[in-house]
Amino acid sequence: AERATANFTLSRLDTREADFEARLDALLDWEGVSDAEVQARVASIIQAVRARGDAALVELTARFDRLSVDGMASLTLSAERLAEAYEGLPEAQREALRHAAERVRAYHQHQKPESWQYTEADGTVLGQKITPLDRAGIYVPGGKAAYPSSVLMNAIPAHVAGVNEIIMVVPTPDGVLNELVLAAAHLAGVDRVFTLGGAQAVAALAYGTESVPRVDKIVGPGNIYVATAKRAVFGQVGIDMIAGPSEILVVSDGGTDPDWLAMDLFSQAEHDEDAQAILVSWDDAHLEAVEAAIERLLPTMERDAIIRQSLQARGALIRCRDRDEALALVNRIAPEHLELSVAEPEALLAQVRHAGAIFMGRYTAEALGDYCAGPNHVLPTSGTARFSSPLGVYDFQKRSSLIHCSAEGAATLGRTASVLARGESLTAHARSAENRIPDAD
Ligand code: HSO
Ligand code: ZN
Repeated sequence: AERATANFTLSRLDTREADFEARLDALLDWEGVSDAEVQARVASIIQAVRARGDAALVELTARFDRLSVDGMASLTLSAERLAEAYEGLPEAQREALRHAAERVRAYHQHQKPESWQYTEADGTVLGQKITPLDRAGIYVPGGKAAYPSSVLMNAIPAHVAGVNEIIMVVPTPDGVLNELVLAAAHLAGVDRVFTLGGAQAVAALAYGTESVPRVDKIVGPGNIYVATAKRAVFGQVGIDMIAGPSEILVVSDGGTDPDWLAMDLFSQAEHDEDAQAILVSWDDAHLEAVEAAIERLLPTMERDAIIRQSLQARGALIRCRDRDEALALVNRIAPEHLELSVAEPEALLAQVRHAGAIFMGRYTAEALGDYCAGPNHVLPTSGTARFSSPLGVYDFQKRSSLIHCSAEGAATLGRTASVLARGESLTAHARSAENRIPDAD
């Protein structure tokens, strides 16, 4: 079922073939675990930052980012510096960032959970109070994965949630700053930036140093050292999900321009060699046409080497019998991004149960959602859409329970609590409850 496409081989799977399940399993197999050596290095970096604070940060930054400074002041960027970065951009970039930030903010405003309460007949009030985190830390990767759009997607929900202070860390290998990243931080409401990266940046945010304030939660993507450090500090602080490689699953009814679909697949594949792009269709001729488009368009791509590698290792064209079978595959794969490139996407939507983000119809390219449609582009990967959700306002808030008993309510609840407490042999609990029951001694 393999065929040579230019000088690479794109997997063709068919649900009717006997080995389909096994081949699908192999295609989806992904394990992002860090080995013992990485864990040990990360543990010693965290230890150094906890023990020696700023001095360790300066040393580690010199070693890993080849950036020698005399103190943390040189690794700190103020809100004014972020504003300057924004002012220094060409107007077209400022306008695009502004437009994206506005739309992302408007979308996340809709997401704000509300506190609630209700009053029972005897006057007892029960409820739930929502409060933002005091301080959030946002990790932004350096180098080829430094995405200004990710700064918007991580910081804006924190800002909308009402987080008091948003701290960003971003590595600057060889001291090179990315002005677009800083400008995005300005628009997204970031308060302070430290030009730190790697496990040392995560450790600084988790434990605090003389200069870096301790945060309550760390979000944002990073390399294996960053992911390992986030896992290691979890519990000391909250963390977001640990993201795997990005994925797209396109379901096509055969009516979308094959060139559009080839480019949609490329748009995910160009992120990195481990990214996964899969097309599912019940239209055989259409699958052939998309494959031809891939062959023709691939040499025109700036990142053709990465795309080729990604498609070869993890990409696939899957032929299925019909819509129902395509939807069963969707739920089985639980993709990060799902494009329903069909005439009537609403008709399919009811059957979609697991997907991070659902792009409906032929016009809705994932790329629009990556930058500016409004919803968050930080999404559950590697099948974790079965149990988790996009990054959102709710990730920067927490809930407190509220109980306000009336005298009558305390008596009613006291009787029940007393019986249960005595059943647990917890006499202080029982007597504490009984104290609020009139006529009980
Ligand atoms: N597709 C990526 C997000 C992104 N794309 C950033 C371009 N820039 C993960 O959802
Ligand atoms: Zn993308």
